[in-house]
Amino acid sequence: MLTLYHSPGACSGAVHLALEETGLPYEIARVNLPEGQQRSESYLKLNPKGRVPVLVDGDFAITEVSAILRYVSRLAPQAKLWPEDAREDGRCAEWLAWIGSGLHIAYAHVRRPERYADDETSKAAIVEKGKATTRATWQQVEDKLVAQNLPWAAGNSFSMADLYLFIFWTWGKGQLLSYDMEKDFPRWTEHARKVAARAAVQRVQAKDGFPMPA
Ligand SMILES: N[C@@H](CCC(=O)N[C@@H](CS)C(=O)NCC(=O)O)C(=O)O
Repeated sequence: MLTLYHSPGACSGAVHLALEETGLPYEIARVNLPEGQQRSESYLKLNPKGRVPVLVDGDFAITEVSAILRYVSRLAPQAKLWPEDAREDGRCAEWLAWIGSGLHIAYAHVRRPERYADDETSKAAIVEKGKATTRATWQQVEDKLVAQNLPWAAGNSFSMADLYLFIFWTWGKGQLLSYDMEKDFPRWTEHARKVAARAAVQRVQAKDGFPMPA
């Protein structure tokens, strides 16, 4: 049995979607981020970084969304969530790297400025700059999807890149950013609609309650 340490609405949602897509048996261990459970002694033993997600597979625990997505794709090759074609494989890895190091970090400046400064004036400046950087990064996603002009993020086959990208679409739509995703990022929204139409995504949405494209 796989156990995913997850908080609905967090980046761990990408792993929740991936596990549901595979059909593998798994359970969710909810981590209450607002209450700081990720910094509790017991959780820090599991993940000293104090973050979700963690995936536990027997005596093996793994962190970092992009690494976990790759691991899950290897556990369930029949689900075909990691492209075989060399270019699509590379493109999938490119999206995962950029989402984790570009989109997520831009967003973190808005969501968690306390990581970057202590005093209130500096934190406010970081949020302001973070909002501009996040907006520009979201536009880069839109532009990349238009330029690629492919059925899915990595190419012709649906992959982990689509699931991870979808979580960031929901963050754009969410309360903190409140973007008009449908109007301002139409190609990304078209992509999100295709992801949202998948049965596995709808099953997870019923549990986690993230926003869906109109
Ligand atoms: N690089 C990590 C980032 C994980 C991360 O930042 N998770 C956030 C939720 S989206 C978290 O646990 N935040 C809790 C905190 O900062 O206290 C990954 O990709 O897995």
